[in-house]
Amino acid sequence: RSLGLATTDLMLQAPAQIASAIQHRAAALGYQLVIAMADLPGFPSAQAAVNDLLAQRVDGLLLNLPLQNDEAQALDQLCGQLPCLFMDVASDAAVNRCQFSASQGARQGVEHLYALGHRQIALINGPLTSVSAMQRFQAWQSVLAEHQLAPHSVHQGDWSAESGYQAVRSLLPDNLPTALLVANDQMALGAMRALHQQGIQIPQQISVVGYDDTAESAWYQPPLTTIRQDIRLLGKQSVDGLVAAIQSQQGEQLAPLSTELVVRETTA
Ligand code: IPT
Repeated sequence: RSLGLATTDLMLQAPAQIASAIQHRAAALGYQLVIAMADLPGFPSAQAAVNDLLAQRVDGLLLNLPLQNDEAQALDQLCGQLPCLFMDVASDAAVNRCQFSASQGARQGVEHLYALGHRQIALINGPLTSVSAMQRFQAWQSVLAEHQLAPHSVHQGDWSAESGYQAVRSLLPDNLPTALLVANDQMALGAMRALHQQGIQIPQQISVVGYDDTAESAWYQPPLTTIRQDIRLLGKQSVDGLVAAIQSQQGEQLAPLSTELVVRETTA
């Protein structure tokens, strides 16, 4: 018996750690895991990964790939009767999903900074092609708006540490925000390096909030305050949901998973 995982680039920390968690749970339930990585963003690469897995006759499919609703539905149809669970789609996509609540996570970051007194908050986004990045961005903006705030500035990253570094390099020294909300921990790592290089102290001069709580985030200097997506739990829920769908031959509609604010030493 085997499960397929079609995943986005495993060079990224969160998807790599998610794949590990999925593998653990699949093995515990007696399933082999077959992984196909989409090496480029965009539909053709996603479709190729799914076709690879179908050719290997897996019993069910997990898709940790950013997909627009029509793309997700097209892949769902491509799989026919084979149970599929999508992990990076909008909450109104008409497919089975297993994912964290982006609106909850984004709210936790903004409310934490607001409660500390921050009003000049810059945003570092994930890529425009990512559904979850756009959900986090929209939710940040709407929670800021609830407090009559607009972002200090908006920066476009691509999930990589380097893009977080470049975002901070683009800030003007005489117009710094008091806090950064970063769409993932990997970009926060690069952002913190750029701040450090410029002699800007964290958290005395600027606070930083990440997103994910990957395994390394507690080991940043200083240890990163972030929004925790419990990756082990995601692995368990997604595999359990998929296996239930395989056994019942019915779609499983899973409730969104909760995120949690983890306060460490990059916010004050
Ligand atoms: C999402 C991560 O939060 C982000 O850091 C990035 O790695 C992205 O994946 C890559 O697609 S988590 C995903 C389940 C939406």
